[in-house]
Amino acid sequence: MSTQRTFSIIKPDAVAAGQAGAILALLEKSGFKILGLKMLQLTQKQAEGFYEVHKERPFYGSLVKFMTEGPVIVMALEREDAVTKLREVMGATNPANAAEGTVRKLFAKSIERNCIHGSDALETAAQELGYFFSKAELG
Ligand code: FUP
Repeated sequence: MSTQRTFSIIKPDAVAAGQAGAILALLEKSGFKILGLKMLQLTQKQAEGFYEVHKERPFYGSLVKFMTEGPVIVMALEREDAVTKLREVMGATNPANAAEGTVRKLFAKSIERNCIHGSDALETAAQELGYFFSKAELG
């Protein structure tokens, strides 16, 4: 196993609910180093582009609306086996199925309003990191 970088978003529901600090603390406690972090308000275009892979899915419009409803925190994270480990700490997409102690079990309200995004593969992580961070920002 080697050190990897992955990409994560604390979504608008969690930022609005004042859960960002607790989620960051949980990520740090889980061994992630925060390499980069910024709060921003996604434009409709940015959210549509980010979730382009889901364009044909019935929830796409609603998901884009949710992701633009308030500020998000985008993060570059590093640790050993980061992609898989982040997915474990996040929990299942639907919080009803998420394991105890995961971010989604602790904080998420529904399959759409599920608090956190994490890249699903190493290639996706590189692409998503590049969507929000420049090379100079991450080194
Ligand atoms: P995940 O990788 O766990 O974030 O889940 P997916 O890539 O399958 O889905 C991306 C986002 O689409 C989810 F975080 C929430 C949203 N979604 C819905 O709103 N409804 C669904 O039925 C499935 C996903």
